[in-house]
Amino acid sequence: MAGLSYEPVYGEPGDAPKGKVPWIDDDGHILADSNFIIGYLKDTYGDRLDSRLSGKEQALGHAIKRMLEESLYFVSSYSKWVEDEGFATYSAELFAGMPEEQLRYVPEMVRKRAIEKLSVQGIGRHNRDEVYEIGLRDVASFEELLTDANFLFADQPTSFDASAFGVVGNLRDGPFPSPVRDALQKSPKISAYIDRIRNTYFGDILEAQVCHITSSSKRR
Ligand SMILES: N[C@@H](CCC(=O)N[C@@H](CS)C(=O)NCC(=O)O)C(=O)O
Repeated sequence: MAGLSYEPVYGEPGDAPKGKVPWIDDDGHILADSNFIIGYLKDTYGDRLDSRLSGKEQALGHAIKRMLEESLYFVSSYSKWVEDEGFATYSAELFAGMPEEQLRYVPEMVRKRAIEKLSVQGIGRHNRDEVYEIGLRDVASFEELLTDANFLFADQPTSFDASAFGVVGNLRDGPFPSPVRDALQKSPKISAYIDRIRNTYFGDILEAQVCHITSSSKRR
């Protein structure tokens, strides 16, 4: 999107500097967290995407990003850790190849810890209807903010489109069913937006990746 060359590499959160994906290795400069990565790339290679935005647009982009990353993302986490169907799908992928003996207790132990984290974060304290009410409001607001233009701020993409795509693209195309995923799939406006970004900029990452929790990331 910014015209910088890169090689996508699949990584395990357990190997990441902060125990979460994504992180980058830019010629030996290792940096974690998409927000710090974007800041670093802007500082190092110039702000190729957002410099044309007004202060108000930058602020709106920031608010959209926070809504998606700090609210909707956790609703999607609920769908994969708390919901039985989501967890069954997730654990089949996550614990594939684990010895039978460990399979008897490890998945439930990991699930319990993840649910505790969701409670600490806050989303895990609500009942199912409330969780999806929160998510559906985020989706409705996001849809409202999309105009007839190709991207959030007219016809040129910004870093805020990259961030939004990371959350809504994975949620719509991921394997975890929920009313929020249904709402994203049913919205022609959001679907066209996701497809446009995926096809134009992320053709090299065709499938939504299931994020793996390794033993080292579990300890964090
Ligand atoms: N604020 C971070 C959030 C990253 C994040 O939540 N990554 C998840 C992707 S599934 C992860 O690695 N989770 C592993 C874990 O929580 O142990 C960013 O934008 O980079």
